[in-house]
Parts: sequence; C-alpha cells; structure tokens
Amino acid sequence: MNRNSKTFLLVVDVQLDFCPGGALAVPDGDQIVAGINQLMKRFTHIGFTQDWHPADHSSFASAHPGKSPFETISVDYGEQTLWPDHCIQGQEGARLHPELDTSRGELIIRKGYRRNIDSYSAFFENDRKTPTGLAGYLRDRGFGKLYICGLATDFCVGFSALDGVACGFEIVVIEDVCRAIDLDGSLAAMKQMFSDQGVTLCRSDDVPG
Ligand code: VGL
Ligand code: ZN
Repeated sequence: MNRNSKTFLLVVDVQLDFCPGGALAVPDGDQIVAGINQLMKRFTHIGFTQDWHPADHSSFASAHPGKSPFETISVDYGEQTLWPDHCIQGQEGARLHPELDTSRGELIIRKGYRRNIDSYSAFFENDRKTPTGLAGYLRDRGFGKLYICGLATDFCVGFSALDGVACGFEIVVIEDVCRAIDLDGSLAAMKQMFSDQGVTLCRSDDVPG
C-alpha cells in the first residue's frame, strides 16, 4: 500500500444538472460552489469528475418503460436506482457549474459513459470492478491522500470515498462543501459506511494551507 501524505483535491460532479433548476437537482447544490473556489486555494493538485451519460443511458427511468425516476431495478451488477435523464454528453446540464473555477484543475475524469452500466464512484463503475483509471493516475503521480467534495454526498462523493479507501488511499470528505440527495435514508447509510470503512470527515477550515 502506497500511503503517503501527498494530497489531491477531487471535486465531484459539480454540474448544472445537480444544481437547482437542473434535471437531478440536489437541494442547495449550487451553494457549495463559492466554498469550493475558496478551498481550492489550499491545494496544489486538483481534479474534477463529470457525470457523462449517453442519451439512452440505462440508469435513466426513461430507458425502462413503465418505470419512474427514483424507483430501483435489479440489474446484473445488483440494484440500480433509476434517475431522471441527466448529464447527457455535450448538453448544457452536463457542464461543470460556470462559476466553479476549474482553471487550476489537472484532470477532469468522466464517468457513466457506458450505456449499460452506471458509475457513481470516480474509481469504479457500479459493478465495483470496472476501473475508471483514476487509481492508476493517482498512484502514478504519487498521491496518497485525497480530499473529496462535491455532489452528491450519498452517491458519487460517497462511493468515490469508499472505493478510494478500498484502493489504499487515505480519504477525507469535506462535509461543508458537499450536499446530499438523501433518498430513503441514503445519507445516514452512507455516513455509517464512512465510519465503518475508514473515511474521515472534516470541514473546509480544518484543511491545512
Ligand atoms: C449522481 C445520481 C446519478 C451523483 C450521478 O453525482 O451523485 N447521482 N448520477
Ligand atoms: Zn448519473
């Protein structure tokens, strides 16, 4: 295991569709943008993720006749929540928030671009096996510690954090610059998994720099 303290800030899915007015709006999703812009000043190395689905993606309720958004279906890799159509490749809703300062970003990793599999985590798709390449990128560049913020705490931020730990990274989620969807207790469940699996929580003010 390559644990060192060289740090990287990962800003997850701060996209228009996850902000008020967007297709899958996270309550107050846009309220974290200013805080993330401030937080980035404390980091040398920063990357972003971007949910990036084809228009007929299998996570969309619209791809399953008779199903509605937020219902769950069984697929070959387990349970999959169905979502409203969101973050469609090249469309406005998939853009990173225009007020998010991406200028110092060293990486933008896209995920969810395979039609038949969703990808909440920045590390693995929802089969928890297909890698996105992020772990290799971080290891190659010698990062051992990741701070994570963005949207949504209980889905893409959360599964990225859990998979990051599983990949051997030290993971800290910066709670005040995240917002949750909170579907049927998903936020409480995720926080329980954070404490069971070794994800630490902090606040922006606790980040050194
Ligand atoms: C997300 C649901 C579907 C997220 C992405 O970014 O948390 N949630 N796609
Ligand atoms: Zn998505």
